[in-house]
Amino acid sequence: MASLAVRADARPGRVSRIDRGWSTVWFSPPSGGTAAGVGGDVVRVRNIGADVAVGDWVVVSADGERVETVLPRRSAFVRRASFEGQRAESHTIAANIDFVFLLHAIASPPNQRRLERELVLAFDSGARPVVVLSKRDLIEDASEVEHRVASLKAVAPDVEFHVVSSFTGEGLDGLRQLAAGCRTIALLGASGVGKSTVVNALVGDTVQRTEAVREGDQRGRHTTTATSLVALPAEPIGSAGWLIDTPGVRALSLWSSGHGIERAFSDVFDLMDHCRFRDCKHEEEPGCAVRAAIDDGRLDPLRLESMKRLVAEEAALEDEQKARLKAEDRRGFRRRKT
Ligand SMILES: Nc1nc2c(ncn2[C@@H]2O[C@H](COP(=O)(O)OP(=O)(O)O)[C@@H](O)[C@H]2O)c(=O)[nH]1
Ligand SMILES: [Mg+2]
Ligand SMILES: [Zn+2]
Repeated sequence: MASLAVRADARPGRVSRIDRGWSTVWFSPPSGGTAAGVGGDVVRVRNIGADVAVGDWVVVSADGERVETVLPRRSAFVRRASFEGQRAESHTIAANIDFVFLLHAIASPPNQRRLERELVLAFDSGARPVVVLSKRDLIEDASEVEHRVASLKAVAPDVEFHVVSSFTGEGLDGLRQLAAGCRTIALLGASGVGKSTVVNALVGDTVQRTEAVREGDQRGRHTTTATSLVALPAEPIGSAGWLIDTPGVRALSLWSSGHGIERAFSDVFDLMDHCRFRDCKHEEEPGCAVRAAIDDGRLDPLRLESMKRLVAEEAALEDEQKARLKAEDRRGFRRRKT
């Protein structure tokens, strides 16, 4: 790892929000909630050239004007930001996270393919994905809830599920426990699924604005416009930790090509290990363990197809990134390691 030039008197702070080139940095988090204004242990500084994301630990320059150093990230949720022209650009939504909560309202769950894509991105972040199904109070029938959870669990091996209601409090303790020990949790999901309401419920106070969803389609209205870091109080169960509330993100396109696909499709990879040929394409080859699993109903062929699509998307992205680096080299840019 590159050595960091950090002043001896440097005191790292954590970026709690970013507004057009400015970072709000906390040096000691309030005991619960968001930073109220600026002063005391909160400063607003310019980013100038620093690639900062909410959740980053940073060192502020001695004059207190700007972000001097961004400390190495141990994880980050990154998605592809732009599709314009040939440019492949990334957007880091949250840094230094332990868990990614993928939120969906239980009354309008994602289809299996959507959840698979989200899990790949979440695993790629280096954090642990957790599926949170919200608004449990809106479905009366317990067997209906079970049925929905089971259908999603089928495409999420080894992933923890929580069914919660911020209104009744059901399931929230399970989420609090995950934050215990000063963990950082990023909440992701479409606008209106109840992310900010979960944050408020966990903090025990209204720290994030929420807004009623539209009657017709249950879509939210993007009340949360900026990603922000919220501190959890140490009470009631010693759960002090950090939450990162995000605005609804509609398109989740792959960015990195880490181990996300292998982790999200661990069941398929386990099967692949048992194919007779190492270069098996799982089509017509004899001794294909994947085909055998499909034939006797242990593996849904749609899941295999979905995985192949994601692998292809990742390969295309890698080509694009390589082409971009080459173009940058030609223009004399040096690649910055991120
Ligand atoms: N019935 C019910 N409604 C909820 C629950 N959580 C949130 N909501 C409502 O869903 C709407 C959107 O919530 P919000 O937290 O702003 O969603 P966000 O866009 O994901 O942050 C608001 O009207 C909330 O009151 C819940 O547990 N049960
Ligand atoms: Mg919100
Ligand atoms: Zn095979």
